[in-house]
Order: sequence, then structure tokens, then C-alpha cells
Amino acid sequence: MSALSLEQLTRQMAAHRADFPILAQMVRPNVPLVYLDNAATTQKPTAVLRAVEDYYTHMNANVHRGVHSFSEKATAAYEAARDAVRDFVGATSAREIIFTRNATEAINLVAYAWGLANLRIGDQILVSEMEHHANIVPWQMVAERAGAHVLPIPITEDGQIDQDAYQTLLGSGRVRMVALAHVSNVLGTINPLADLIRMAHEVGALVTVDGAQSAPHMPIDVRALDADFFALSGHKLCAPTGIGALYGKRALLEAMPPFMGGGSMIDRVTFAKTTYADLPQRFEAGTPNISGAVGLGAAIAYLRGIGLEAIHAHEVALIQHTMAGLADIEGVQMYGPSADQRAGLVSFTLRGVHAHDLSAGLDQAGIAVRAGHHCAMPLHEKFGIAASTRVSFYLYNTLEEADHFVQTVAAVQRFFAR
Ligand code: C6P
Repeated sequence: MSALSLEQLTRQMAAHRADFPILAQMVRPNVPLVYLDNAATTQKPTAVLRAVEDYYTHMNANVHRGVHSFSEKATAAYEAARDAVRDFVGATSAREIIFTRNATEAINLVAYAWGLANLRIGDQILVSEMEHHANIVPWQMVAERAGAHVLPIPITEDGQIDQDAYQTLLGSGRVRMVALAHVSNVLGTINPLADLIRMAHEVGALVTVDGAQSAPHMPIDVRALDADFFALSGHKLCAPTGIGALYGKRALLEAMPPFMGGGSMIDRVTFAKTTYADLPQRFEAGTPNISGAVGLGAAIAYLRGIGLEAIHAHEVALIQHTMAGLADIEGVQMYGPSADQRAGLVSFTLRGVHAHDLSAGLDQAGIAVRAGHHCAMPLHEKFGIAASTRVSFYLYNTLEEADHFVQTVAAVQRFFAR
């Protein structure tokens, strides 16, 4: 991309900053917020804030229960949000979309409902070394109960799945499930999912995709990927916290027992026997996060109005610019693939400065980043570090913010070198 088109693109994106009221906040007097912690959670545009307020102001009622007008309105809004998610991920039917609290709950749903019904003693679940704890721990918990084993798929030094090692692991004949991040929340790696899924399917294994870091930033097509399950979190894509979604292939979901029991998910209850509702209600026990779903629908409409391709291109431009700047600072070690092969985030260490000190120094300049292990301890252990600092961009970030960030990293380093 030429410098001019990069500037044009980032200028075009900067126009959307005004949609996010929080971006006008000060961290402290005269220190504006520079929000670069978008992999942790994203800010909310006015369109989403208004949709949630509008829901509570004009239609609040419980869904799928009453026959009164407001319940019907609330149900229509809730189901319209489900349809928005279906379209957003490219699913065929809204029955394939289950609302959850977040990506973590979506993965737990698959691990427990599918896993406990299907895993047998000696079966294997593969998870990559770059997984977030949300895509490791549920599988370990279920594997322990089923007598199955969770095995790590090695990654290369530059943070890519080692495909030869993956093929060898698949060759065991015991792999039933492969759990993979679409985009790593630490390395920024965009995994070649279509190939990795095809390889799993060739040996009869299913694939659960952790889409927490991809769905907010690039177009998703679960059918083109042939993903069996795909998990996402609303709060990482401009929606409120407490709402997420699971996509599952209809036949797989239909064959799965419920995850949780209670109201809404039943067909008929007697003390002798209970039968369950059809999809998707079977997996949505209890009163759901209705306003959150409405907010998610509004967030999806907002993002699609801008265009996921444009958002991705903008973030790639920002990360290339930032990585070039960080590379000029002596003692910076970045993790993961080269700038042209990653999503809009980078984790790094700075020689002589602990990640928490660097993060505190950046905060003095109003810059919010994340420091620590980013819920990926095995990955940090693999690279022999306890913590890293991560900068992560979204559609509203600018080149000026990226420059401010790089200059402040250099300034913090000078401070600690004194
Ligand atoms: N990562 C981060 O700062 P929840 O908490 O359920 O919304 O998302 C869990 C999750 C799952 N997978 C990946 C790849 C993730 O990055 C996350 C959340 C945040 O990196 C918070 S730990």
C-alpha cells in the first residue's frame, strides 16, 4: 500500500472517531485517552448505546414467553439480532446461532454438550500452543471427565501452526476435536483455517474455531471455512459486554444434548421425563441478555456499514507502521509473524523494562495497552517470557496515535535507562 493510500484510508477511518463518545474523554486533565487495548475489549459507538437505551425505553419485556405486545416486540428485536449474527458469520440458518455470554461460554457449551456426549476413553483433542485459556481449559475439564487427552499442536518460532507436526498428530487416528484460534490474541497470527479444517475433516475430526479476535476485524464465512463450531464475543466488536454467540452446524447442534437446563429450553417437563425445545432455544436456558443481543445487532450493522474489509486493511496499515517504528527501538523483541501476515496487534518485550512498568509509563501518557500473559500462559512459556506488552488497534485508531505510542515506548525506555 502506498503512503498516500494509507493516509487516505486512515483519514477515512478517523471520521468514525466521532461515533465513539469515550474517545473524547481525558485520562487525567489535558491527557486524552489513546485507547490501544482493543483485543481486550472495544469501545461502543453511539449507535449501539442508543439501541440499548431504545430497547429499555420502548420495548423491554421478557422474550419467547408472553403473548402481550411488548413481549412480542422484544422477541422480534432479539430474533432480529440473531439473524444479524447469522448473516455476519455467513451461516445458513438462524437456528445455527446460539446466544451466549461470550466466546468463553460458547466454547464451554461445545466442550460440555458435544464433548461429554461424544468423547471416549483415549480420544484426543488437539489445541494449538497459541490458544487463549478459553480454548484450552474447557477441553481439559471435559477431557478429564471423559478419559480423553488434550494435546498441543506446536507452533513455529515465527508464531505459525507447525503444519507438519499437526499432520503427524492427526495421524494418530484418535483425534475427535481440533480447537483453534482464528487469530491469536498475542501473536496476531491469522491461521490458515480453511486448510487446517480440511486436514482435520480428512481424519474425521471436528473443528471448533475461537473467533474472538477475528470476527471483529475481518469478514467471516463459516461455510467457506467449513467450521463445525465458531465462537465470538460481542464486546470485542463494539457490542456490550455479556453477549456472545456460538455458530454450530445444524446437524451437530441437533444431535447435542443441552448444556444447561431451566426455563425456555424445554418442550415438556414432567417429574418422570423432560423433553427439550428445538434449536436454538435448547441451548438458551433462562432469560437471555436481550438488551445485549439488541446491542450486538446494532454493532454488526455499524461495522458492516463501514465494511469489514476496510477495517481490516486499516488495521493492517496501522500495525505495519507501528512494527516498523518499534523495530527501530533497541531492545524491542516482537513476537509472531511479519507485519504483512498478521492482524492489527503486536506483543513485545522491551529489554530492561518489565511489561507492567512499560504499561504504567504508557498510561502516564494516556495510552491504554495490555501487559501480562494475556490469558495465554503456555504461549508465553514457549517463548520463555513471563509477560509481554500488547498494543491492539481498531477502526477508530489513527497513525498519530500509533506514532505517539512508539515515541512513548522509546521515552519510557530512556527513563528506565537513566
Ligand atoms: N481475550 C484479551 O485481552 P471472552 O472473555 O469470553 O470475551 O473472550 C475470551 C477469549 C477467547 N479467545 C481469544 C483468542 C481471546 O482473545 C479472548 C479474550 C482478551 O486478549 C481478554 S483475556
